[in-house]
Amino acid sequence: MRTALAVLSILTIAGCAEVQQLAQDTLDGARPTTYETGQGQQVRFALGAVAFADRVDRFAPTRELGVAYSDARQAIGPPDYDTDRCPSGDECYVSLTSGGVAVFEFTNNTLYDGPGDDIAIFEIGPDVEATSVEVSVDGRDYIDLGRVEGSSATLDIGGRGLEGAQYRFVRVTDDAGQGDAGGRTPGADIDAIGAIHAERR
Ligand SMILES: [Ca+2]
Ligand SMILES: [Ca+2]
Repeated sequence: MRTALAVLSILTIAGCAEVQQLAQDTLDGARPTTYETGQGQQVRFALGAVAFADRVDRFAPTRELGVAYSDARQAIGPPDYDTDRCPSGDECYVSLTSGGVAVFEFTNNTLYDGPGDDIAIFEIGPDVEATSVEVSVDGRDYIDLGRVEGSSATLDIGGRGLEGAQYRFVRVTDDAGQGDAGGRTPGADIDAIGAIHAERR
């Protein structure tokens, strides 16, 4: 009887821990979630909101813009352009400017090479403006993944780099040879950057 009680209490404690972990995951957004890109592609993220970029490491636009589109922090977190999470008057994306470069860091997750595409760049507008995407483990040595453009917003690491590498940095560079260099929001307009294959850190 005593043993049975002990087993029961262990089971109860384990059950509570599980429920608590589930509650925590739900609180911080780490549950599988599908987000739609600006071009209508459905992309599933096993870690949900946690899978998105957390920090701006560097932003080098090629010209100054108005305040609304020149804050690279607008690309942090899950896509929010055109949702009620985006406050009115705030555009909730960053314009890289023609040829502009930005580096983002994942701080509570990593990105790795899993089956199929691994990373998604959420750009607003009917077409993805041509943008080069590179990833890095340490923020120094980068691996070129090619470009997102047209209707394609996702890329595959595809065996480049070291087996089992966990990437923390993403560098996006607007293709200066494509798109309009002028206007209010020149260059790629980035709403979010997410790791399709991600692990928690
Ligand atoms: Ca994250
Ligand atoms: Ca892959």
